[in-house]
Formats: sequence, structure tokens, C-alpha cells
Amino acid sequence: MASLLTIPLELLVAVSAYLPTEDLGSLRLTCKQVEKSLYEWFSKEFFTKKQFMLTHKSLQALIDISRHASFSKKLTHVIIATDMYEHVPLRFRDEDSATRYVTGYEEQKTLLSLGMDREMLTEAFQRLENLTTVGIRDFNAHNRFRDGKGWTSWGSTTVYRETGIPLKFNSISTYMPEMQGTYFVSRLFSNVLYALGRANRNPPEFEVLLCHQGLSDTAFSLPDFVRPAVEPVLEKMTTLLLNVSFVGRLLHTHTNGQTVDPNAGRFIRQFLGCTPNLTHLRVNFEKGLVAHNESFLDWLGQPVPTISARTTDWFDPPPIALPFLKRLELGQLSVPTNTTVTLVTKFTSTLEYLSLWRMNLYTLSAPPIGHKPNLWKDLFERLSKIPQLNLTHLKVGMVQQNHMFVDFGPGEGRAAPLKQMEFSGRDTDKFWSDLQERVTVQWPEPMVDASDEDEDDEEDVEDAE
Ligand SMILES: *[C@@H]1O[C@H](CO)[C@@H](O)[C@H](O)[C@H]1NC(C)=O
Ligand SMILES: *[C@@H]1O[C@H](CO)[C@@H](O)[C@H](O)[C@H]1NC(C)=O
Ligand SMILES: *[C@@H]1O[C@H](CO)[C@@H](O)[C@H](O)[C@H]1NC(C)=O
Ligand SMILES: *[C@@H]1O[C@H](CO)[C@@H](O)[C@H](O)[C@H]1NC(C)=O
Ligand SMILES: *[C@@H]1O[C@H](CO)[C@@H](O)[C@H](O)[C@H]1NC(C)=O
Ligand SMILES: CC(=O)N[C@H]1CO[C@H](CO)[C@@H](O)[C@@H]1O
Repeated sequence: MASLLTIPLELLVAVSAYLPTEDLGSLRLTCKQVEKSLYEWFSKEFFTKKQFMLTHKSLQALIDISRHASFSKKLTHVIIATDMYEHVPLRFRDEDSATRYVTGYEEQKTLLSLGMDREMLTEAFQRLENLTTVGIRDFNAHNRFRDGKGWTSWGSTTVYRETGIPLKFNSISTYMPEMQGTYFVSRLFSNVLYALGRANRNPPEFEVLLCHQGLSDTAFSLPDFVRPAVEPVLEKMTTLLLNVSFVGRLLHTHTNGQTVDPNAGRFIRQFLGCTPNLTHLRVNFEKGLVAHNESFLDWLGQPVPTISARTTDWFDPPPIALPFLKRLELGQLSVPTNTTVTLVTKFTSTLEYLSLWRMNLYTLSAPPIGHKPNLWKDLFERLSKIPQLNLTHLKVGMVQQNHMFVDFGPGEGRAAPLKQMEFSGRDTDKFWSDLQERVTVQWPEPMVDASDEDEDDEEDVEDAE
């Protein structure tokens, strides 16, 4: 009869894949041969990509892995999540869980205020030779099926089991700035970059995925005393995924009343000036809070001035080149057609992949009476005519025009209109003409009451929202 030791390795792996983590541990302990057979698969499944959080135990686990001769080489993708103990009134089931939670809170606070988190990250990064991707997240992904749970930070399930209280990703503590969501994540971003710099580790990919709130612009601040450590990391970076939120800028003015700091995203402009090797840039603006998206994108689309014409104004960073940019993804923004065309035109010679997601195209001037422009159709037409633009992948979805819904006609054999279109391949002309043919604006139904005829067109738009 076949036993675990005689079945083919693929079967053993397939069987083990259904075991909860704890039982898998037990299986590996049962005998040397099983352990040996499963080792490659096990270390790949468990140590290629791991998520940690800013607690001493979790970061100690990261250090322990980095000290392990073999696991340290497997670990290529490190995610630091923003799991936080909260400073809010909680109700505990017993003395023990209360003690553990309150201790945990105090420990996390001390870890952060002493900056030990950065020291521990630096120590781990120094030894993770094969690190290619560093991520920052404020959620648990749900794409891992073992244990029927999502992907969680190392140690967070234990905290939940021991205290009965789950750690939170988006704390809104007003007492402790260190323990407040927005500050926490911006601080984490700067610290991770600084730790990588101090560790001389330059992973090419940096992925900030935040579903609660984007990074505030100050997270990108690079004062002169930080640059020597961080610039080498930024220079080698090829992939940068971001959620940003350009709110809360300085309100200083000059004596004549003019604002001192007019440029939204001033720090990120300086920051992107240090990432010349980016091939993939994703910027998602804040849902519903996309103010100043346009001035930033106008800046991103500006041609690079000659050295002599470059401004030295600290409040007005010069435009950047990104000469290797192949993949550009923009999301949750509202801009006019021209801004988009200028931006794509600037990167034409290298751009292969373009994604426009949850984007609103707008015009300030109302169309002439009886005229129903289709801004997206115009945009697709103008993009299709950019000479030398050689996209191999295009994704457009959940888009709007002056905040009216835009779709792509009925799908194949389905009644519901398509909300997104995605193409890949060489036949660019076909996908531009397909898009132009299909794209439809959902104009509001005309008013029934004839007495309203003289009313401004815009009122209909308001009503439809
Ligand atoms: C990791 O790094 C080591 C030494 O730097 C190298 O030999 C190995 O091929 C790398 N990759 C993996 C997956 O271990
Ligand atoms: C951040 O970007 C992702 C896409 O990468 C998006 O799904 C998410 O809603 C964004 N988060 C916020 C807070 O807007
Ligand atoms: C990154 O860019 C710099 C300067 O633009 C260049 O010298 C360097 O070779 C690039 N590095 C990589 C890893 O592409
Ligand atoms: C957009 O660009 C076109 C061509 O470059 C120009 O003719 C037009 O006036 C611009 N529209 C606006 C609203 O700036
Ligand atoms: C577009 O890309 C393809 C494949 O990379 C290449 O053969 C073709 O010459 C390019 N066309 C232009 C106009 O750059
Ligand atoms: C929806 C939204 O807030 N869009 C903003 C994009 O940026 C321009 C220019 O800064 C603003 O006028 C828009 O309101």
C-alpha cells in the first residue's frame, strides 16, 4: 500500500497543501524523509513572501528568518503592514487578555518612540540578500487559501487569539500621534526607505498599497541629511506603486497675500526626481479627495527643461524625465483631456502599458445647447494619433465625464453595459477604434416638465448624481 513516504512528491505536496499551518508543522516533524521531501516546497510557500508588523515579536521573527542560512535567501518579498494596537476604550473578556493587550499597546508605543522598529528593519534588510520587493499595506490580502484565512502579519493572529481583540489598520487615536493611522503609515514609509538605505539594500520594487488613506505628501520629504542614505535606494528602484493624498498643505502666505507653497505634491515631485530608473509607476489619488491631482499631473507631463533653465526654487521642483517609463497606471483622479494627452505624449517613446482607472474627464465650459460631447471618445482619438505611441497593453475602467457615468456598451451576450475594457497585443489601431466606437456617456434623461426648458444644462447633471 502506498504511504506518505512512497507516494510521488507532487502528491505529497498536493496533500500537504490542504493542511492547516500547525498540522503541516507536525507532519514535517514526523520524519526526516518527509521533512526533506517537503523542504523546498515548504520554504517556497512560507518564506518567499511574508508580512510583518511593527511589534517587537513580529520584527524579531523577521530578524530570525534573516539569520537563517537558507530561509533568508528564499525571502524575496517583505511586506510591512500597519497593524496597530488601539488607544480607545475596549471591553476585555478577562484579566489575562486585558493584560496582554495593554502590555502590547505599551510595547508598540515604546518600540516606535525609540525608533527600534527602524533598527530592527535595518538589521534584517542587511541579511536579506535576495530581497526584490518591499511592500507597505494597511489590509490583509485574501488570496491565500491555507487555514481558510487571508494573508496576515506575522504574530497578528496570536494577538487576536490571546486578547480577543483584533489589531486595527487605521487607528484614529488623537492622543498619540505615533499611534494615529495617517502619521503611522507616513512614518513607516520614511523609515522603511531609510532602513533599506542604511542596510545598503536596493530592492527594485516598492509597493505601497493602502486602502484606508493615501500617503500624505510629507512622507516623501527628503531633507539633505537623509539623501545620502536614501538616494541610492531610489536610484535603483524600477517599480513604484503609490496611494497618495495631497491634502493639508502649508497655508503660509507672503505679505502680498500670495500662497507660499502653491504646488500640490511638492515633496513627491522632489522624490520622483530621485527615481530616474523607474519603469513602472502607479499613482492612485485619494477617493473623493483628489484635489490638486491636476496640477501634479500637469507637472508630471511637463518637458524637462535644459539644465540652464532649471529653477532652483525649493517650492517649485523642476519637471523630471523618467526616461525608462514603460508602465503608467493612474487611478482616482479628475483631469481635463489635455492634461492626459500631454502626459502620455511625454512618455510616448518608452510607454507600453497604460491604465486609467476611476478617472473623471472634465471640462469647465458647458457645451453649447443641444450638444453632447463625448470626452472619452475625443481622448481615445487624440491618443491614437500620437505618432510613435506603441502601447501593447491598455486598460480603462470605471470612468466618468463631468461626473456622469461612462461605459463601453453591452458586453458579449450580456445586457449589462461594460464598465471596463482591457486590451493587450500588437494591434493598437484596432483597440483605439474599438474604444471610440463603444464608449458611451450616460447623459441624464431629459426633464419631462416643458417649463424647465430654459434651465441651465448643468442642473440636469446635478440631478442625475
Ligand atoms: C539568492 O542569493 C544567493 C546568493 O546571493 C544565490 O545563489 C541564489 O541563487 C539566490 N536565489 C535564491 C532563490 O535562492
Ligand atoms: C489605493 O490604490 C488602490 C489601487 O492600487 C485602490 O484600489 C485603493 O482604493 C486606493 N486607496 C485609497 C485610499 O484610495
Ligand atoms: C539608474 O540610473 C543611474 C543614473 O540615471 C544610472 O547611472 C544607473 O546605471 C541606473 N541603475 C540601474 C540599476 O539601472
Ligand atoms: C487643448 O489642447 C488643444 C490642442 O493642443 C488646444 O487647441 C485647446 O485649446 C486646449 N484646450 C484647453 C481647454 O486648454
Ligand atoms: C512598436 O513595437 C514593436 C515591437 O516592440 C516594434 O517592432 C515596432 O517597430 C514599434 N513601432 C514603433 C513605431 O516604435
Ligand atoms: C475631483 C477633484 O477634486 N478634482 C480636482 C483635480 O485637480 C483640479 C486642479 O487642482 C481641481 O480643480 C479638481 O477639483
